[in-house]
Amino acid sequence: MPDLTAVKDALKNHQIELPSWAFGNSGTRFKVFGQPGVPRNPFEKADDAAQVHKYTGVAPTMAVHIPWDKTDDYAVLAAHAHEAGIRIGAVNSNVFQDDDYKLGSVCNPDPRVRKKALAHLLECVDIMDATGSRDLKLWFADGTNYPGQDDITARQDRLAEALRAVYERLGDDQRMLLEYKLFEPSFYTTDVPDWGTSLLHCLALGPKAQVVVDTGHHAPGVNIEFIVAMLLAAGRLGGFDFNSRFYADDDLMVGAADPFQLFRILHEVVKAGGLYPGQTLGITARSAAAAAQPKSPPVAFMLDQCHNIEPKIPAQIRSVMNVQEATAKALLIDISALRDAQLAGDVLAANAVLMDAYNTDVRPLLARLRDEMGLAPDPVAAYLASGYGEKIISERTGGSPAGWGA
Ligand code: LRH
Ligand code: MN
Repeated sequence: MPDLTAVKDALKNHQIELPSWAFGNSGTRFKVFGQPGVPRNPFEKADDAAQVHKYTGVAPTMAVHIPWDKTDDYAVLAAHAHEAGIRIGAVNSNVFQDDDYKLGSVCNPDPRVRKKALAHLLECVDIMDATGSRDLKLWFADGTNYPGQDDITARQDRLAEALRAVYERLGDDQRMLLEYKLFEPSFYTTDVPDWGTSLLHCLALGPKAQVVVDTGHHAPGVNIEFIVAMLLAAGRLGGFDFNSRFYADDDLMVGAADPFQLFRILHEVVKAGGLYPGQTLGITARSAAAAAQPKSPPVAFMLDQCHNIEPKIPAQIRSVMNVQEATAKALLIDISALRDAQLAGDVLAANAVLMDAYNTDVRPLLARLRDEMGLAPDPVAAYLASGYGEKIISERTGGSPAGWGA
C-alpha cells in the first residue's frame, strides 16, 4: 500500500480545468431547459467556476470557448478571473456554428470559407496572448454525410494546411491540442474521427501539437485507456475532455456512467507520470529504450460537460470529486505487487491488485485531504450551505442567460 501522505500530496497537485460552457444553459436538439441564476457573460461564468475551486481546492482554471465567451478585452476577463481566485485556461475555437461552415470549416472545398475559419483560429491565439493561456484546443465538426460528397484525402490536405498555419503562429510556451470525435454532427466521415488521425497530424506538425482524448468521442466498447497508454508512450497526450456517457457524446458528469473506466484511464496516467509535472509517486519504470522516448508533456485534465437538467455548480463540484476519487484509487495501486504478478504471469493476482485499489473507499482519505487544505470535507454540502446559489438567482435578473447559441 503506497504511503498515504504521498498520495495526498499527489492529489493536492492534481488540477482539473472547468469548461465555461458548463455553467451556461445547454440541452439537446429537442430542448434546452433554462435554469434560474445562469451566468449571462464570461465574467459571471468565472465567478461560478471560482466557487468550484473554493470548495474543492483543485480547479484553479476555467477554459473559455470563443465566441461563447466573446468580450471586448480578454485581459480584463483574465484579471477578473484572477480577482475571483482562478485563471483562464485553454482557449477553445468554434468553427462549427456559422452558416458558412455547412460543408466544413478548414476542410471546406471553398477557399473563402477556409480562409475565414483560419482567421478565427489565429484570433484564438491572439486571445491566448491576452489571457496568458498555454493551450489552444481545436475541435472540428468538419465531415461529410454521404459517400462521394467530397474527397477524403483532399479534405485532409486542407486540414493539414490550416493546422500548419496555426502551428507557425504559436508562441514558444503555447501548444495546440487537437481533439478527435467519431461522428456528429457529421454522419459519414468526420475529418478528425479518431486518435490515429489526430496523432498523425500532430506528428507532422511538431512537439507543440498534442492529442486531446474526449471520453465521449469513441465508438461503444473502445478501450480508451489503451489509447491513453499509447499517446502517453508517444509523448503526445496533451489532455482530456472528461465526461461520461451511456450511448454517444452524452456529456454527462465524468465518472457517473462508468467510474471503473475512469479509474483504468487514470491508472495509465499515474503509471506514466502524467498526473502533474514533477509527479514521482506511482510511476512504473519503462525499459531503458522506452525511457529514452520523449517525456510526457503536461496533461491537461479538462471537464467537457453539459448539465442539461441538474444544477450546474454542484454538478461541477461533484464531477471534480469523481475525478479525485478515481485518481486516489489509481494512486493506491500497489505497483510493485502489480508488476511482480504481471511478470509472473499470475493473471488473477494481477487483476486482484487493481481491484483492491478500485474497491477501496477513498472518501475518508479525501475528507482528511480537504481538512488539511482548510476545506470542508463535503464540498457539495458546503457550497449548498453557502447560499451562493440563491444569491445568483436573485441577482441575475435581466439580460440573457448564456448558452451554446446553437
Ligand atoms: C465537441 C466538444 C468539443 C467542444 C464542444 C463543447 O463535441 O466535445 O470539445 O468544443 O464539445
Ligand atoms: Mn470535448
